[in-house]
Amino acid sequence: MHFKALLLSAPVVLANVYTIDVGESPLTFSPKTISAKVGDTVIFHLYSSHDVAQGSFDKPCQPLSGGFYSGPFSGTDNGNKKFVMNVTSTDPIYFYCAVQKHCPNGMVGGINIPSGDKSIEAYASAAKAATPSAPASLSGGKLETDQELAALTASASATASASRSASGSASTGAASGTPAASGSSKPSGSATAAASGTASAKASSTGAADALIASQGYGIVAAAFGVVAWFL
Ligand SMILES: [Cu+2]
Repeated sequence: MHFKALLLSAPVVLANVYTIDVGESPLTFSPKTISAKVGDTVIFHLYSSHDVAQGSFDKPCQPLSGGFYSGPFSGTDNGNKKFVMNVTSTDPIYFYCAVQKHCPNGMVGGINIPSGDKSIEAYASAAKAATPSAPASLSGGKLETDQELAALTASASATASASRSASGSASTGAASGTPAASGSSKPSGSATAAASGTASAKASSTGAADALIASQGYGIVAAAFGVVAWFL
């Protein structure tokens, strides 16, 4: 099962970068909610004079201990610096504007928010009666200029392609170290490549994974036989 763990840990999806406008149209986050994966980046673009703080469903308009906070709008060089945070969990994240009564007046949003009784509408509804408070200082992210963000986006792409190469090599490594390939049917193109050790990072990792799964449980002799049979 060792190589199965390798397959499961191979990252095959790209990191996404989301931008949420904070108060561009008054008392709203836009978009109000997003779905994001671990590894994704969220950029909050603050407009005068709003901010964003992570809260919790149970205590609307109150800071979550250990949560993120952009700091006040005054720290953003008139909105030129954006607050950037990384998604490190797929648990629901509720956030709100901590300025004055913006939160009770509906300025809330979230990431990976469920439907039902903990929906963003339910959070907004509970917030109406809440007494808002703001965190003490910036936490859980950082303020970046557009120039710094451009570098971040470029490095996100670089990381993504590095991940793709890494998963390609991981699959290849698993294939050559593991009894593999089917003796009962013709190996697919990917299986042939993997068994003969010539799979490159260009091979689709999904294809390689499929081939490995399809060939699980057979001996390397069978792999050799399969390769020979393929050429006959
Ligand atoms: Cu606000």
